[in-house]
Amino acid sequence: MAIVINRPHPEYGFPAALFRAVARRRPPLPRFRSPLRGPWLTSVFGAVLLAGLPVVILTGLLSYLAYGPQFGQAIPGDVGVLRLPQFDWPASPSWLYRITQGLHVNLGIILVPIVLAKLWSVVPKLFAWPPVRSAAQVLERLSLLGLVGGILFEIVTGLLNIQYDYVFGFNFYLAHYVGAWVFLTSFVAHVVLKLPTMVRGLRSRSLRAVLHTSTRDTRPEERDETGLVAEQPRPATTSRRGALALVFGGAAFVALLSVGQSVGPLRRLAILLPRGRNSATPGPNDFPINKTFAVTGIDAAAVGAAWRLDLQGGPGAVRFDLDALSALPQHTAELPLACVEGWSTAQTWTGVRLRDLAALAGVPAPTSAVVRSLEPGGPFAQATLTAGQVRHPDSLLALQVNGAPLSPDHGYPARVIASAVPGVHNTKWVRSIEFRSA
Ligand SMILES: Nc1nc2c(c(=O)[nH]1)N[C@H]1C(S)=C(S)[C@@H](COP(=O)(O)O)O[C@H]1N2
Ligand SMILES: [Mo]
Repeated sequence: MAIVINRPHPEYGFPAALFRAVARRRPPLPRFRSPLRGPWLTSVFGAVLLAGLPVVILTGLLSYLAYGPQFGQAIPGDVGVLRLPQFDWPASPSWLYRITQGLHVNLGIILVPIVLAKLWSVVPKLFAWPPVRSAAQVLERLSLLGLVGGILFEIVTGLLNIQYDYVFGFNFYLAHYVGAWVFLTSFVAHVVLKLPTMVRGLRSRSLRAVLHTSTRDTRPEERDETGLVAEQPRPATTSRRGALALVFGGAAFVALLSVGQSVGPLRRLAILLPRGRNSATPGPNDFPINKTFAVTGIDAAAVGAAWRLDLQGGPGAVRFDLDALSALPQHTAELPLACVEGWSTAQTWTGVRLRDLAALAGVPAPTSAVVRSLEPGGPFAQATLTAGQVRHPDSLLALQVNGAPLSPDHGYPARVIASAVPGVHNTKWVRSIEFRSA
């Protein structure tokens, strides 16, 4: 960068003498010499991220809304100026949250190798000397702090939350939500600033030509004002096509280790999303379990013959035992369970329609319903459903799955399975449902 370094920029108010003094005293910073770095390669990774990251961001924000902030059950509850316009999450199609959250988590994970490759491709800029050349560049570098810090923070918090049992407690959601906004803001700024550079970079060579170039014929890109091309590049030890194969092959491999959790036969491979791998014993209840009965602290007797379902919100109390519920008209529907953590599964559920229960409770047109479980406490012990979710013809208080009674781990004797809701709103071990009409 000899040309640029020696030329001060007095127009930005940098005293020329000071600038020159700093520029001359380059500390022993690492020098990067890969011949592959350059605007074209960075632009390829950038273009893929530009296509993928908005999907991850958008589906993440949608997930927050799907949780139902209007009922105070989205976490964090109070987000101040970061409040999003609120609406009732649609109750159909039933696979809606399965798709949005599957994309959020799985695409987020699949893009990790590409994020890392992009960072690798621009890392010499981190050690560029002098560190700043103009006031505008100071601003740009600050926005990069939010960009790089933001995305690494979101990746790390997201992955840890999936790997471990809620390591961060509920601060995770707050951190991930605020981090998302930091990232989102700097991402928009970065795209605005760099889009022309990216387009120029992409146009500088043809992908087809790159894919036909061997290691032996691999030459550095033209040195330009982006400063991405090494000053003294080493001879190529791999081609650009090799580098692309490594990065996108890595993304494909990661895809195999994550999406498997939602695609039956690959479930055992899904080490990156481990919750989706576990299951009960083989049989009709063999599908992932979020929380087992054993850890709930529910007394086994409470789900035995003494179990009763209370329906509240109507003019009088209504109570059913399991036999009485089983004698009501039963409906069967295939509905997914789609966890915020990214795994999902579709099963065939049989039970009583929630809207039928509302009618029996004396609330024929419920505007919401609060479902409470036998669990003594904790954030998943209850959930509020929207009017659309309660009234959807496939939304059930399920007594059976795949033709068999629910297993203890899947919510015996009765669980909610509602259309298009986040997994967490499918309350297991239901104790009561309060239908609201105002
Ligand atoms: N009572 C209760 N219901 C619950 C939970 C819970 O911890 N307690 N976990 C929820 C979550 S986060 C999910 S993803 C689904 C998973 O259902 P499954 O364990 O039957 O697969 O159950 C939901 N229902
Ligand atoms: Mo979940």
